[in-house]
Amino acid sequence: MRRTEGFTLIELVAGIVLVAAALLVIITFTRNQASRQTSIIYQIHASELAGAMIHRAQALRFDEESNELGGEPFCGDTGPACTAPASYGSEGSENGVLTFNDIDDLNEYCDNPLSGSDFALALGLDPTVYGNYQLKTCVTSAPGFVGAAGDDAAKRLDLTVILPNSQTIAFRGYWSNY
Ligand SMILES: [Ca+2]
Ligand SMILES: [Ca+2]
Repeated sequence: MRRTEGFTLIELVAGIVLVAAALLVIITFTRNQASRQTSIIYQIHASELAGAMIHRAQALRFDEESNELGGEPFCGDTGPACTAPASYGSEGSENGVLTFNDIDDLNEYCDNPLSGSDFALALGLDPTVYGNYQLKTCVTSAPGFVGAAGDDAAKRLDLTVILPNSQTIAFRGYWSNY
């Protein structure tokens, strides 16, 4: 008996397999595109937070004992002793990024990173946008940056922005004693 119309079972199964394979390709492509777009948004928000932190850090003096207006007397030289690396952190009533006045105060956020929402709130930004980001700031002595010896010559700030997907973006800056 000859077949005149319709599909055989084998043809149907082959068709279903082909459609399933095509759908899988489309779904995978769409998911990769969405993931890429999310990653770009994360990076934009991370750069906003990093930019704001670097902007604030640039306004900070070298050390708690530095001349508030810059210039002489330099701590550890003609002025009082600079803060020892073991004591890097905030002083006295300083409490939070807006109250910090010298670069090593930011070392407070080395072991306990600052949440993106807290930082956004301090800056008057929408905290919900940055809720799952963190800023880790570690300060170390870096005399080699200016070719000197001793701990009073320069400090290094390592800023790491931790994204909601746990990826990290790192920045580094140096402060010399002037
Ligand atoms: Ca301080
Ligand atoms: Ca300090």
